[in-house]
Amino acid sequence: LSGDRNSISKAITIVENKDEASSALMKVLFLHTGKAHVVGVTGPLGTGKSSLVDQLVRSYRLKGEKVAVLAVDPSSPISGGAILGDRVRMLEHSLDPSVYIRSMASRGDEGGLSRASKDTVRILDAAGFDTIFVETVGIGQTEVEIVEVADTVIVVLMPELGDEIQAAKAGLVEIGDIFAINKSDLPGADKILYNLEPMLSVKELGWKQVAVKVSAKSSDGMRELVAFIDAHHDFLKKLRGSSSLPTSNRWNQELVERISDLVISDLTKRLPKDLEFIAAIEKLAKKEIDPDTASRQIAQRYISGK
Ligand SMILES: Nc1nc2c(ncn2[C@@H]2O[C@H](COP(=O)(O)OP(=O)(O)OP(=O)(O)O)[C@@H](O)[C@H]2O)c(=O)[nH]1
Ligand SMILES: [Mg+2]
Repeated sequence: LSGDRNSISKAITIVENKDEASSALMKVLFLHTGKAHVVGVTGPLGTGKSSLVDQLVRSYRLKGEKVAVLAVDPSSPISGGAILGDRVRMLEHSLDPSVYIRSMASRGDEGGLSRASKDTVRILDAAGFDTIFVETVGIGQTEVEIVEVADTVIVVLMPELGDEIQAAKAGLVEIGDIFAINKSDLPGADKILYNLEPMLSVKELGWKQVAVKVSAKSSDGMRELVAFIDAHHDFLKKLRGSSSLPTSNRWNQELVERISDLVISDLTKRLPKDLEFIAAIEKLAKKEIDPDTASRQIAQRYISGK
């Protein structure tokens, strides 16, 4: 809570390892969360998410804010080489006591990323960081997860993505509050913007999605990007002020996930000792019952709580 870096690192390791102590830790820390602005940065591989986060860290430090970065799965097989680049780039910030940077693998068991990354964001929030950037590669499940954890979602695209913007239509366009078309120093950024603009709409809470051309390389457009991030933050603060909480759906999802995990893990322990379950395995081998009927019968007993 005092922002001590060693304590923050230890706390994150505890939630990452699903240590026994993590429940007790998060129970205490949770009371101190809700102050930070969590900015998710997602998009296809190699669009320049890390480069942009690096620039954004610089911008928010100049405003005097304490800034944290959580990079989830920087070790995807395709971009594995990027880790070193990220480290070198972030080296400048690592000497700054008001910047905290942490990477986290998304591998591991189901729900592991979701839980550990959410808890890590809460640790960083409780530790007093004003803005927390969470970088994820926007493919598949992580798209959903970033929405659960971030207040503001930036989708990073780049010229010559070609078909990927089509693929992006499905998932990425829905989740973005701000679209950063990075690498605008290269040709083709205008075309991406032109194709993207008709897809932008007003999101459920009333935020009109915006798009901006940027270059993490030349810093062009960074000021506009920061202005959009701040505008979205102000928009959320006003919503919260007027008590129409944008977060209730998030709590709903998180509780469903956590309860399901607990129930499944409990059931996985119980079933091998369940007599009807053991009998069903024998019956299946002799074709006296089919798997669907057997599982429905057994499940029904657990569902009805008998
Ligand atoms: N020309 C140009 N290159 C850029 C720009 N931003 C990033 N790059 C380059 O694009 C490559 C990928 O940049 P990263 O910042 O690692 O991209 P990323 O989206 O974090 O990549 P992954 O995490 O692997 O998905 C690097 O070689 C960068 O130097 C830019 O604005 N212009
Ligand atoms: Mg990256």
